[in-house]
This record gives sequence, C-alpha cells and structure tokens, in this order.
Amino acid sequence: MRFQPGVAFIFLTKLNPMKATKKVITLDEFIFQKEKDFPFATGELSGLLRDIGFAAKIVNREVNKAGLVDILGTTGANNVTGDEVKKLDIFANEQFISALQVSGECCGVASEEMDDYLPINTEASKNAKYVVTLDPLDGSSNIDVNVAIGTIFSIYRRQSFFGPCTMEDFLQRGSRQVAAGYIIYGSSTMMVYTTGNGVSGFTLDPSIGEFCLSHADIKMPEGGKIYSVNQGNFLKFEQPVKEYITYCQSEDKASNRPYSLRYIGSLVGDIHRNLLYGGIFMYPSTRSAMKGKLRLLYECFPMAFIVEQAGGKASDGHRRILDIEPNELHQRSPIYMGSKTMVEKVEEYMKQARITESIPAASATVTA
Ligand code: AHM
Ligand code: MG
Repeated sequence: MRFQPGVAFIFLTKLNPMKATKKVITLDEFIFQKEKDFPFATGELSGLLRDIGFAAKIVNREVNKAGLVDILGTTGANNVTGDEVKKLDIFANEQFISALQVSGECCGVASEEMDDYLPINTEASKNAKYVVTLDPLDGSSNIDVNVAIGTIFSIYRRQSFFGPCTMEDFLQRGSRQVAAGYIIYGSSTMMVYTTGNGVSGFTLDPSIGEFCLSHADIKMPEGGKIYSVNQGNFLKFEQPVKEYITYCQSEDKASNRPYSLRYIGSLVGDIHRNLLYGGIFMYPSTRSAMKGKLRLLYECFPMAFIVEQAGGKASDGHRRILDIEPNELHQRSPIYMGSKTMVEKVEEYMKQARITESIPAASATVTA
C-alpha cells in the first residue's frame, strides 16, 4: 500500500493493525482537493490557508505550554535558554505575520494587535492578490485559567491593482471576504474555515501533527436553546435587548424556554459551541460603549461569514453585519449572531422598539 503525502490512515482495529479501515483527510489534502474543483484556481488562496494552518500549529504548541510559564520563566523575563518570554498574544501575532510574510501570497496584514496595517513589500509579495486581517489570540485574558481561546482570520482580494497595499484593501465590506476562519485552542485544537462554499472543521491530531477533517460541512441548527451574552451588563443594555433577554428567560414549553445561558467570554469558544449546538451570541451596545466591544474587521466579519455559511445569521440588530462598510481598521459594532430564528427574534424586538419610538432605521443604527 502506498501512503499519499498529506493523507493519514487510522487503524481502527487492534486485531489486525495492518488493515487500514478509514482514510483521514488532512487540512492540506482537503485544500488541495478543493482547489482541483476550480479549474482556474491558481493555488494562491490554497497556499495562504496552508500557511495559516502551519502558523496555528506553532501557536498551539506555545498555548499548550502556557501553564508552565512560571516554571520556564514569566512573561517579560528571560527563559532558561536566555530568550525573552513573550506575551502569547504578541507571540501569536508575530507567528502569523511571519508565516504570511514568507508565503508570497499576501501583500499586507492588519491585526487587532497593531494600530496600523503592515504592507508586505518583498519582491515576491508586493503584487500578491490578497490581504489578511487577524485577531491573533482572541480572549487572551483567559490564557492563564485554561479556558478556550482562539485565532480569527479573514482573507480579502486586494482592491488596489499592484504595488504596496493600501487602506482601501482592508476597508472592504464583510461580504467581500474570500475566506475566513478560526482556530480554537480548547480541549482539542481545531481549525474551522469557509471559502464561501460551506464550513469545514479540522481537529489537530497531536500524534501526527496534522489537522484532520473531523466536521465536514457544518450546519448550525435553525433554532437553539442557548443564549450567550455578558449578562453582567444587563442594566446598561438598550430596552429591546433587555426585553429579548427576558424572553429567553421566560417559561414556554412550546419554544423550549427558558433557554440556557452559556457565556465563556471567549468569542471563538462561544461561537464554536453555538455553531454545533445552536444558539445566539450577543455583544450589544451598552450605555458606556455605544458601539459594543467587538471589532468588525477582526472579530465580527469573519465570524459572521462562518455563521452565515453554516446557515445562521449575523446582524447588528438592524442590518446584516456583512453589509457594513467599515471606515476604520479598529471599528467596533454591536453584534447578534447564531441560529437564524433566534437572531430574527432579537431583530424583531429592535424593530418593534423603533416603531414604538418612531425612530427611522437609519438613525437608530449604531454606527462607528
Ligand atoms: P479581546 O479581543 O481583547 O480578547 O476581547 C474580545 C473578547 C471576546 O473573545 C469575547 O467575546 C469578549 O471579549 C468578552 O468580553 P466581556 O468580558 O466584556 O464579556
Ligand atoms: Mg479580539
């Protein structure tokens, strides 16, 4: 039997370990197969996705060692080999950026960790087709307590024609994403991504160091019974949001209420769970943060793309998240995303409030 590169075999039977019973598709193999489905594909997007997957493995290795930081050296200090121990979010930022810098397929990166975008001006990259936006380690306040954290990315086709990338390459509406994904560093490490044709999930098998296809064509349930929100902010939410939360809490057998509140406070973890079980995630505007907390380019757009591709919905309460035209890199937006019927319900509450107060939709919308 010949082993193909990038293809792993699982031996399911202990009695006859030589009998390969199931072929496991690795991330690289999957990307390669998908590329073949498009006769005019040039392989550039595939290359980018593979480079992101590779950087994720390196970040995963460090995230797994996070609990050892007191033994190996605290952040900011020198470790046993004399190198400075970096904060993990800075480390992750550097890893993803250096993977993109050498890939040759990406002419610029914008990251939640950097004030401005970074053009990649090497000979190989400056005329490349794509730009990438990144949240290298979202939910990083959870690192020290062993709670799931994640990396989030988006890929866009550049708008400028050639030469160094420009701001307009990054300030594109979410519906123009070519691909988006996240890596969840949880009880296992997974990469979940879409190129606009469904959502696929790959689990890292640490014994072979490969992401293996474990969740083909993820579809999220149309409804759900989980709502995820930082309820500590309840008193600061707008009235219709408060009413929707009260709706989630009230008893009604027919609609399976009360729903369960599940909130990790780590976007990737909360979305990943709701994607598989069904549910709604909300980060509404509050009195002190009218634009909410989450950032359009690094958090809302990629997650909204994935949720929509899995059959769900993502809204700022009034309009589709992916239709928002960003005007700055770190722009924030309130967000409600998840199972379709649940997001529609919260939108109904918002709409009703507008009608009652006779506020036209445009002025009711919280913009940056
Ligand atoms: P970060 O980008 O600084 O890590 O913050 C983003 C995180 C999300 O993962 C999560 O959904 C949200 O912040 C939780 O915020 P809060 O603690 O206000 O509920
Ligand atoms: Mg973040």
